[in-house]
Amino acid sequence: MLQMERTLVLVKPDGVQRQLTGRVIGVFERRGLKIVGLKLIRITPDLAGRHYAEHRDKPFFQGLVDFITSGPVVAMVIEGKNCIAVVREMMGATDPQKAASATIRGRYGIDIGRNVVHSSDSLESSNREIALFFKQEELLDYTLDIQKWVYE
Ligand code: IDP
Ligand code: MG
Repeated sequence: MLQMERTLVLVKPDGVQRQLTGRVIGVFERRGLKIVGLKLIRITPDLAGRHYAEHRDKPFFQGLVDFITSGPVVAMVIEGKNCIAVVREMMGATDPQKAASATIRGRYGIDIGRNVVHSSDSLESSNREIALFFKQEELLDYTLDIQKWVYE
């Protein structure tokens, strides 16, 4: 049995406004990862504060909350083998100018406060963040028929 993980990915307001949603989703789809939850939402200040609770005392916190609540985001839960680390790697470093150029942030971002995407950084974070954004019944269990071509 494959050891599957789930991770929360957000296309942040800059990514949605720049109409990068389809490209971002496509990057994960082409890697063979499975989308098990997906929606367009407007993050409330309360949800933003809880999602970014670890940054509450940082100087950039208020700007981060203002930004993440400034327009729609696309929230998704992605499932795959070791996918928390795999998706972090695909997303690239927090500062897009330090991100490898083949990553999402390296391809599409310039400024740290406009870095297009979010993904969970650990199993603990992914469990916490998925529960913040999705109800259990919004996450679908289904078979993706390509899986036998992705996993040995
Ligand atoms: P991550 O998104 O790569 O996990 P975190 O350190 O968790 O990075 O920071 C959360 C978000 O806060 C980042 O994606 C970025 O948009 C923003 N951020 C982090 N550090 C700074 C900073 O020094 N200035 C402005 N914004 C920052
Ligand atoms: Mg983080």
